[in-house]
Amino acid sequence: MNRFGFTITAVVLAGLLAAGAYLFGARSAGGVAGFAEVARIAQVRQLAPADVAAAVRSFVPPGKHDEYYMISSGGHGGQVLVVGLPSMRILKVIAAFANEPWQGFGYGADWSETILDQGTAGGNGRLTWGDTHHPALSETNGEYDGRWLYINDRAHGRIAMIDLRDFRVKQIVDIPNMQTSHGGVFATPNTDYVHVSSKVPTVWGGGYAPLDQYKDRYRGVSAWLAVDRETGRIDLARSFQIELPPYNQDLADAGKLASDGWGFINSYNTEMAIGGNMEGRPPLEAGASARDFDYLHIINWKKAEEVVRAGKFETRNGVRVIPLGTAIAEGLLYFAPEPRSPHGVDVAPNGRYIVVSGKLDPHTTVYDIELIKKAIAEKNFEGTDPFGVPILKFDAVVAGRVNVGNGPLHTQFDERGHAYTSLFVDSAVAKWTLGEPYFRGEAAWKLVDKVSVHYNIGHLATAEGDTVSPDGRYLVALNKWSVDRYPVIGPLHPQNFQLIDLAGPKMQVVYDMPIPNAEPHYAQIIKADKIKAWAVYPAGTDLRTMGRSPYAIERGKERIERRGNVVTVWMTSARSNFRPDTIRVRRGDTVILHITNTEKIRDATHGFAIPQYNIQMSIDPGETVTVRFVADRPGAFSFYCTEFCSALHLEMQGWLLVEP
Ligand code: CUK
Ligand code: CUA
Repeated sequence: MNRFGFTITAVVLAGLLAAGAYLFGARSAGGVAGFAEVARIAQVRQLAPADVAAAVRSFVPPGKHDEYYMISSGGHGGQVLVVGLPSMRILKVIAAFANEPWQGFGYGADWSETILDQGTAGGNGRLTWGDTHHPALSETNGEYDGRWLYINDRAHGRIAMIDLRDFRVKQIVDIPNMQTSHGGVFATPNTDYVHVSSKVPTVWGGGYAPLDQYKDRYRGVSAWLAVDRETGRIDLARSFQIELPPYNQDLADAGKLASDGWGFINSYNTEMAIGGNMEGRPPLEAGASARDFDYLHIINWKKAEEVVRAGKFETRNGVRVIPLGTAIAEGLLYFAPEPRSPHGVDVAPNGRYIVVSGKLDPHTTVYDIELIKKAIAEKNFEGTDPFGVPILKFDAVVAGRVNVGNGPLHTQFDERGHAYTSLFVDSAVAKWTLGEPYFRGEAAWKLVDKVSVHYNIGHLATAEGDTVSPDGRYLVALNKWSVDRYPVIGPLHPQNFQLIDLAGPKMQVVYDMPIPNAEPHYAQIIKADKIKAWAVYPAGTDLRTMGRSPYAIERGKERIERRGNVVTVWMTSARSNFRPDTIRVRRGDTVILHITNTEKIRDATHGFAIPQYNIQMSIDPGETVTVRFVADRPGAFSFYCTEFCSALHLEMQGWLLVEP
């Protein structure tokens, strides 16, 4: 903008701001003069009025807290991100499936070692990474309750549980009969279950089967993982699975209110293409898009629960599985045709509408649970799939179709009956209206607004946008590419989150946030006051149980005991020393350190690191942690605290002496 044009803009801006100040009676302490100062800064920084308005919309003053937490997947970094909204400030990176030294996850701390080991089935060594895709906050009556968070590992059939009292992972479950996962994670409205389904069909029963036996020997699976309402932990013994045909089951969502008791899973590759582009077969992307329709899987999980209770299951790899034939015979599994290569499925706040988007179809297709129930009752089928699953007639179950644009993927909702759908190909977000009871007649099923994002949006999230009562207000676009939005930092560009303000009739992009690690997929946005996190652990807390550790001690009770070749150390850490600070062992001894951080004030975390031993722990105030290792390397090792915890932090060190 040239200087002249810019000055005009600044003058207009100053006028607008002054008028605003007058209207709001901002006369004292800054008042009109203050707003003139804002206009002056805007001019110096060459900001247009729209920029200033955008900045004000997302700005949270220093020392003030955000209204929302956004919990985002961290993608193939295996972590979970916690972001404050609307400021878009990163608050935490939670280690979930991948080792993280600075959080003491996977570097000796017993709680982390146990979780990583228990989260790995089979005997090929511990899994140390994952690809987090879909977080699910626990719910009570269809509302986020701020207690727990679940997230799946796309690379493996695994799920992690994070306790929102301390934002640390407490459990990883390697789900039997599932190699890779995608559908869900969703929580049922009261978190009786969290659901995950397979992404790619697996050899049923495990082991190997050639690809030409794909149809017979490979299967998908829908896993209903029972949650202990006291601890949030998953209990495989009370869980069950449903065998599915070997399609690629994709995204999934839980029914609520009108559709409570039901679950929905998209699928693609119902063609059962297996690739082989160098073996004379069509490449998978062509083979899997040959037909015009795939199948929305409609599961009556309350009925499935009864079927399991009646003993109509088989046990496979330690979990109860309803065979496909039983699921069909008992009437708990139906299909509805869904247009080509669907991706997202999202249930509207009242539970009545189920929104499906097909990547190759510019429409969102909206199913109505009342119509689905009616079609099932009337057996209004158009046939069955090759496995005998009844297919509901498309026209009988669809309530509306909306032409939203190219490459629709995922949908979220606001409090007024609007749906927001991400458009991957168009790099845009479409806002459209649902049908009754939200909008009637001409006003229903209508595209009402569209905003460009940058670029290639995947998921999107609105505030509490997948609950029974969304807040709307903010929308975050989780973009896959950032192209020219940031300075070049080498060929791998950051991912890009964009904050969109939903307050006015037009959606407005107000903030860009680079994500520097891995590719997030889904995110959920929860009202901050629902989270009741602990600022300090009660004295001697074991992170696994969140209760008192049997190894916790008070200051003054430190000691070292030797039994045979096992040396056990009860240690405390507090500013600014470890007690004891000298540990003498012999080469080959097993060393067990129980370390209690006896601090009682916020943020007084101490680290504990031993060079050459790959041991690094982060011990928060009140935490007790245990590390075991064999002192197989002789030498004098200076252990130290890795957190700059006090003026005498550098002195917070000691010796591990391993005599040869
Ligand atoms: S999937 Cu990533 S953009 Cu795994 Cu949720 Cu749609
Ligand atoms: Cu404790 Cu540095």
